[in-house]
Amino acid sequence: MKRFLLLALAALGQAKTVTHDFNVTWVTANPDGLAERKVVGINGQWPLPVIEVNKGDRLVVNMHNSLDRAASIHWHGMFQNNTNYMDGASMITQCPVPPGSSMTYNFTVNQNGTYWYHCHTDYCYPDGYRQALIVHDEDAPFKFDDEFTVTLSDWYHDMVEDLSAGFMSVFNPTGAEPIPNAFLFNDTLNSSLPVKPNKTYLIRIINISAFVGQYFYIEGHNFKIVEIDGVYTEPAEADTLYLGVAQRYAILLTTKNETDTNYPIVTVADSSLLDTMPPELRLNNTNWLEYNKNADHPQATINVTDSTQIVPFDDIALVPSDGMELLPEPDMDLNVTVIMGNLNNGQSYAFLNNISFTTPKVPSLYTAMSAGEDIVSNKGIYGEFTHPMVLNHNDVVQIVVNNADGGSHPFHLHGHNFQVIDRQPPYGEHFFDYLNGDPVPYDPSNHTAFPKIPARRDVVVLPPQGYFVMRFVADNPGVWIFHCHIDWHLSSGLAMILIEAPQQMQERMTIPQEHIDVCQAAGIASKGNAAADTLDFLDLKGQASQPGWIPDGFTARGIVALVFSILSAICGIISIVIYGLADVKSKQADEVSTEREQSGVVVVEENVENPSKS
Ligand SMILES: *[C@@H]1O[C@H](CO)[C@@H](O)[C@H](O)[C@H]1NC(C)=O
Ligand SMILES: *[C@@H]1O[C@H](CO)[C@@H](O)[C@H](O)[C@H]1NC(C)=O
Ligand SMILES: *[C@@H]1O[C@H](CO)[C@@H](O)[C@H](O)[C@H]1NC(C)=O
Ligand SMILES: *[C@@H]1O[C@H](CO)[C@@H](O)[C@H](O)[C@H]1NC(C)=O
Ligand SMILES: *[C@@H]1O[C@H](CO)[C@@H](O)[C@H](O)[C@H]1NC(C)=O
Ligand SMILES: *[C@@H]1O[C@H](CO)[C@@H](O)[C@H](O)[C@H]1NC(C)=O
Ligand SMILES: *[C@@H]1O[C@H](CO)[C@@H](O)[C@H](O)[C@H]1NC(C)=O
Ligand SMILES: *[C@@H]1O[C@H](CO)[C@@H](O)[C@H](O)[C@H]1NC(C)=O
Ligand SMILES: *[C@@H]1O[C@H](CO)[C@@H](O)[C@H](O)[C@H]1NC(C)=O
Ligand SMILES: *[C@@H]1O[C@H](CO)[C@@H](O)[C@H](O)[C@H]1NC(C)=O
Ligand SMILES: *[C@@H]1O[C@H](CO)[C@@H](O)[C@H](O)[C@H]1NC(C)=O
Ligand SMILES: *[C@@H]1O[C@H](CO)[C@@H](O)[C@H](O)[C@H]1NC(C)=O
Ligand SMILES: [Cu+2]
Repeated sequence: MKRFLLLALAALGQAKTVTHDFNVTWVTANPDGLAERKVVGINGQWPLPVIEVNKGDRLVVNMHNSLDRAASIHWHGMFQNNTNYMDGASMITQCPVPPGSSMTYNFTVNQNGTYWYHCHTDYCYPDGYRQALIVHDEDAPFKFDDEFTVTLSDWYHDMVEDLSAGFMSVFNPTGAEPIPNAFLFNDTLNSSLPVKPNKTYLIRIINISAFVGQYFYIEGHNFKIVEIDGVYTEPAEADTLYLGVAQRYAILLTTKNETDTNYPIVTVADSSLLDTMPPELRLNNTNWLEYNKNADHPQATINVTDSTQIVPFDDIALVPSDGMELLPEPDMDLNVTVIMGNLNNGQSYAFLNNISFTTPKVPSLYTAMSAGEDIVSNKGIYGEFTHPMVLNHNDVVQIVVNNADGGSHPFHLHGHNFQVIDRQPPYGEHFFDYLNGDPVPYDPSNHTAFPKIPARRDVVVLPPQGYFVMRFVADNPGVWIFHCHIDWHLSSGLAMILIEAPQQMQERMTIPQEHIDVCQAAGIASKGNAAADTLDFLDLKGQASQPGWIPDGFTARGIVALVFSILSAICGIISIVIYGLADVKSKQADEVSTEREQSGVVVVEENVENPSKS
C-alpha cells in the first residue's frame, strides 16, 4: 500500500490537513549491523516515516493494524485539547486496536517544535514502533539556515515479548531491566550530518528509547538550546546535554569557517541505569558533523571513564521564551513516592505510594464518558489500582514526586507541559549524592527559592533518591496518564491517572463511533466503571488489582526463599519454606487513604506502605 500525503489548504488561513495512511506490519531490519530482527514497520518500511506538519495543521493518521497483536499510537507531547480520545494510550483513552482493525487519529496541532509518536499498548514501542513528529513554525523566535532531526535510542536484538516474559518473572525478583544490545543514532550507526561552513543549523534531538538516557555533545562545538519538549527557551549556551527517555532538545549550532576537519558527535549511554554491563556493549558512539566528505572521520576521544562523570546542562535553568511566570500556590497538592518492591507472586513491581498501576477493564476516559453526571467526579469509579486523582477544572495542581529508589526516572505527563519548580539533587557532579544515604523527600518548609519563570517541559528526570516538584493548570479536560517513561517501569506499574475536569469532558467531547467499534472488535467493554460495571458505578467488585502484599517481616532472605518455593512448585517438588517469615501480618489492614479540605486547598494524603524490599 502506498503512503500518501494530502496537502489540502483549508478555507481560512494557511492551515492544511496532513494525512498519512499507516499499514502497520512486521518487517525486518538490522540497524546496528549485529543482528537482523523483526521490527514494526509502516507501509513495509523501517525506520518509520517522520511526520512533519506546520503549526495549526490538522493531522489525520489512518492506522491499520496488520500485526498479530494489539497496537495504538500516542502523539507524545500533543495536548489533544478537547480530543483526549485521540491520545492513543490503550486502556486509558481508547481500547487497544486488535489485529485486522483500524483507527483514525484526527486532531489539530497548535503547538511548536519537536515531538514523537509511539505505540502505547502494553510494551510495544521497543520493537521499533516509534519515530519523530516535527511541528514547523514560521514564527519561531530564532533563525537558522537548515535543520536536522536525529533520534537517539536503545536497541534490543530480542522481541519485547520475550524480554518482558523474563522481566516480569519470579526469576527476576530484583526487577533488573533487560540490557540493550546497542545504542542507535537516528536508527543507524556511523552516520554523518553534512554541513556547510559558517551556517547555523537547527538540530532536533529526540530520545526515543525504551529505557536508557544518553549524553550528547559535539567535539569542538558549543551550541545554543532553543527548545525543550516543544517549549521555546531563551537561547542558552551549552556544550553537553542529557536526554532522559522521551525528552527532546532543539539546538542552534553555528559551523566553523574551515572545512578541513570533521567532528565527532558523541553519544554516551547513561550506565548508571544498567544493572549489568556486558563487555561487548558499546555505550558510546561516534557520528560526525561532516564538513568534508573526503577528510578523516575520527573516533571520539572520551576523557571520562564513566558516564556519571559527564556534566550536562541543567534543564531546570532554562527560561521559556514566552515568559510564563511561576504558577501561584496550588489548589491541589499531590505527593507521591516512587518505590520498587516485590508482591506475593515473587515478582518485582513499581509503586507510586502503595499502588502499582494495574490496567482497568474499561478505558478510564470511557468510564468518565459513561458515568452519570452526579458520580463522574467520584474517583472511586475509576478503580483503586489505576491510582486515579480527580482535578477540578482550571485548578493549579502541584505534584511532588519523591524517589525512594536508587535509579533515575523520566516522568511524563500526557496532555500538558508543566513547570519544574524544584529538583534535587541538580544535574551535575552532585546528581548521585543522595545515594550515599537515605532518600531525601521534598520538604515544603525547606526548599530552594522557586524560579520566577520556571522551565516547562513534558518529561522531567527524577534524580536517584531525590525529588522534583511540578505545577500546571488543569485547563485540558481529559484522562491523562502520568508515568515513568522507562517502558519496563510503566509495565511494572509506575503510573497513575489524572481525571481532569470530568464534567467538562462530558460536555465537550464525544467518542467517535469508530473507537467504540474498536472496543467491540477487541472484546473490551466501552462503558462502565473500572470493573466494567454499568449498573452500579460504585461497585468495584471484579476490578483488576495488583497481587497481594508480602506479609510483614518477610526479609530479603524470605524473598529468595519465596522465589525458590515458587520454582520448586513449578518443578513439582513440595517444599516448605519457613525461614524469612518472622511475623505474618497483612499490610493491607493498615492502609488508609484520607482527603481533607483546608482553606480551599485539597491535600491528598495517602499512607505510604513500603512494600518489602529485596
Ligand atoms: C498491509 O500490508 C500487508 C503486507 O504488505 C498487506 O498484505 C495488506 O493487504 C495491507 N493492508 C492494507 C489495509 O493495506
Ligand atoms: C560502526 O563503526 C564501528 C567502529 O568503526 C564498527 O565496528 C561497526 O561495525 C560499524 N557499524 C555499522 C552498522 O556500520
Ligand atoms: C477530522 O475531524 C474533523 C473535525 O471534527 C472533521 O471535519 C474531519 O472530517 C475529520 N477527518 C477525518 C478523515 O475523519
Ligand atoms: C534521520 O532518519 C529519518 C528517518 O529515516 C530521516 O528522514 C532523516 O533525514 C534522518 N536525519 C538525518 C540528519 O540524517
Ligand atoms: C560567514 O557568513 C557571514 C554572513 O552570514 C559573512 O558575512 C561572512 O563573510 C562569512 N565568513 C566566511 C569566512 O565565509
Ligand atoms: C509557540 O510559538 C509561538 C510563535 O509562533 C510563540 O508565541 C509561543 O510562545 C510558542 N509556544 C511555546 C510553548 O513555546
Ligand atoms: C567565521 O568568519 C567570520 C568572519 O568572516 C566571523 O565573524 C565568524 O565568527 C567566524 N566563525 C567562526 C565559527 O569562527
Ligand atoms: C566508551 O565505550 C568503551 C567501549 O565500550 C568503554 O570502555 C568506555 O567505558 C565507554 N566510556 C563511557 C564514558 O561510557
Ligand atoms: C574533556 O572533554 C571535554 C569536551 O570534549 C572538555 O570540555 C573537558 O575539559 C575535558 N576534560 C578533561 C579533564 O580533559
Ligand atoms: C510526602 O510523602 C512522603 C512519604 O510519605 C513524606 O515523607 C513527605 O513528608 C510528604 N511530603 C509532603 C509535602 O507532604
Ligand atoms: C534544609 O535543606 C538543606 C539542603 O537539603 C539541608 O542541608 C538542611 O539540613 C535542611 N535544613 C533543615 C532544617 O531541615
Ligand atoms: C485548552 O483550550 C483552552 C481553551 O479552550 C485553553 O484555555 C487551555 O489553555 C488549553 N489547554 C492546553 C493544555 O492547551
Ligand atoms: Cu522509571
